[in-house]
Amino acid sequence: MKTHRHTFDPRLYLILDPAQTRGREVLSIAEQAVHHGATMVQLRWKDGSAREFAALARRLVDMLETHGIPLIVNDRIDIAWASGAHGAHVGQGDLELSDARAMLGRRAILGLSVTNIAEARNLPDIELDYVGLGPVFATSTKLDAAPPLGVKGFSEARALLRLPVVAIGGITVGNAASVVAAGANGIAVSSAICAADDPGDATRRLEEVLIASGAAAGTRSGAASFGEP
Ligand code: TZP
Ligand code: MG
Repeated sequence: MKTHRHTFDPRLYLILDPAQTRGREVLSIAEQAVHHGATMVQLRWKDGSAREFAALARRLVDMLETHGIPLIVNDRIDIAWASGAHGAHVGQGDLELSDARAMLGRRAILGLSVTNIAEARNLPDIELDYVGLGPVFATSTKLDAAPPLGVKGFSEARALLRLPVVAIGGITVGNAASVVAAGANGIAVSSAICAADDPGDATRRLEEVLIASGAAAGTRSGAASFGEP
């Protein structure tokens, strides 16, 4: 991991999933998204081998660092460490956050998935940087997704959380404003960018919604950044 604490801006969080890119080059999708407003990227690869996953993560770290954007690795703490990624995102069934923190160090960005009110109430008492709350809407990207919270359920669970929250699950240009109004600090989006005909344009349109709804100031290093420099 790097030697300084990473700041992060959760407003437009690309969940980069090779299963969603319709066979197109994953690095290129990430580049297009970053050029058009993505503020953070997570690599989520359920069926990549460990070696392929780490190699792709390393290439992404190199590319994203030229833009000052962090790479977060989904599920795999070993791959986050091996690739020099800026952090990891774990689900309720993955390694304990305390173990992830012990392995990655205090400077890593650590995120946790929260899928319901009970999980929101029982957040583990360790240093956690952000929560991915959802699915808010139905999604076919995550096969074992929990039932959708809906905007009302999202808003109720969000109110229990005292740290940055990104809304995830079925987020599109059509519904992004509703989750921001319900308290999201950002949106985490997979298929609406990865599977779009034009991933750059799809990102730009999401950014426009965020700007219009007050979540984004049109800058990638504005007041929505969290963490110590
Ligand atoms: N976790 C909860 S929903 C989801 C994940 C990884 C899938 C998000 O993908 P999409 O395509 O934006 O619904
Ligand atoms: Mg997981």
